[in-house]
Amino acid sequence: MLTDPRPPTRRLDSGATIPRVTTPRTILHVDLDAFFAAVEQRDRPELRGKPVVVGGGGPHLRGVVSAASYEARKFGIHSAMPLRTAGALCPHAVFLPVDGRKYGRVSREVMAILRRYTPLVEPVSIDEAFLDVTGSRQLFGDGEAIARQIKATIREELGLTASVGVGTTKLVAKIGSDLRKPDGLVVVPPGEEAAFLAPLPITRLWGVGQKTADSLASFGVRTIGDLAALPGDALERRYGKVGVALSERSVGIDPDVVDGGDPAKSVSHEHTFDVDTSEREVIERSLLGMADGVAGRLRGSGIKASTIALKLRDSNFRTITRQTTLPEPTDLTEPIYRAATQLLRKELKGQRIRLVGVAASNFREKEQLGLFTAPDEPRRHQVAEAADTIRKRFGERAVTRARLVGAHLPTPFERDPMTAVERRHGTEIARQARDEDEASGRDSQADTEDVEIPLDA
Ligand code: TTP
Ligand code: MG
Ligand code: MG
Repeated sequence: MLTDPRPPTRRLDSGATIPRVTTPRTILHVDLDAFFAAVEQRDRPELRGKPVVVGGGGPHLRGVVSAASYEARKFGIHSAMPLRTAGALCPHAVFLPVDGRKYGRVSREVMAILRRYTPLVEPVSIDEAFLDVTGSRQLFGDGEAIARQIKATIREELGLTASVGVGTTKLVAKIGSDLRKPDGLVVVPPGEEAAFLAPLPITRLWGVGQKTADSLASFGVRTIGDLAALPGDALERRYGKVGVALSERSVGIDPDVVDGGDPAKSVSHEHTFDVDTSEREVIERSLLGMADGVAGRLRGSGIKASTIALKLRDSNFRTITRQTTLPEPTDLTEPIYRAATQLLRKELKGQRIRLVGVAASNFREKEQLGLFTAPDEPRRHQVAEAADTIRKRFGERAVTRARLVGAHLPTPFERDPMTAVERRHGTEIARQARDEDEASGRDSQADTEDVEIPLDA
């Protein structure tokens, strides 16, 4: 297991210290393969299997390569190379201009998929993010299982391939995702960080550019293992604080945590009907499925919510949300479903409904089940958690409520409540994509209201 680089938590009077005991974290780094070029190949099947270069306007114009498909890379083409050079290396490559809006939109779809597995998603560029899935293992399986699910979902839903690294630190995960591209999966189990890094060239290590690599070569350092073998104090004398950090990184220690930004303010699912409907039974059945999905995600994140909101959009695209506060915060299906149907009954007056959604917000950390919990609460929890376990092992549809059987409902579509890419890394591309979505005016007639409903809890 990795030792935590932070100082020990407690010093005894005797002067002895109690080491901080930490369980290893499970961190994923996900990076799409040849991102811009892969999106173009997806959308234009005639380009699949061909050298594709995305950048500027074409091979005879000024500008550099943004992305090169793996077929184009065989000719030596890579990002940041002048387009002229790329054109000379492979004249028959297909050269396409950058479609920033499109890539921004796909990026948001990727990030929304990642957030299904943990709220701790830290996007670091348009096509990559770190995830801390330590708290998600109970629900979705270990790091490798989650990585496989993410790769499969990105492939099935977006038609793209991603490479994933799994490790106990961001450093190891990031190096892992890059190692077997494209469509790679590299898992470094706890305790094997140093052995994994040792044979790799020193330039793979964060903070080691060509200058540092040249300087380290004078110490005989070529691989990360060579660096790890040097005494830490020698590195400190030569490079100061940087030397200490390099020494730690060389064995995989990296204290940097995954920064999930502001915690999600709500967990929500929504569903658009194939055909607009005014049938209460159909809408309520859909609400039950979504309440179940929201409750499962709350349990997966170890939180409870006390505000439940219902979203309705009718066939005239009029959108309303109504919300109510529960007497007790919950992470179970029933109270969420009950609150949502009560809100629904007040609003449903024969209009045809196009979209329905359920959101839970106003979170609290899950407290220990205590003296004041309702008597059947622990049992209901056991049932819910058993269902989570079965879903985890046999898939989302393995456990379902009697009322949903035969409903042929799609797995509730996960809404993207936060656009973390924009919020935290505000790229122009992401902003354009959002402006475009807003310009389509989808929520322009939204109407929101709090409703007091006495819940027969
Ligand atoms: P990368 O993830 O660095 O590269 P990639 O996805 O094209 O290829 P791979 O990850 O498989 O090695 O960058 C993501 C996108 O960012 C890339 O598709 C285009 C854009 N980009 C640029 O516009 N300029 C650049 O110099 C780089 C490196 C990337
Ligand atoms: Mg990439
Ligand atoms: Mg990238």
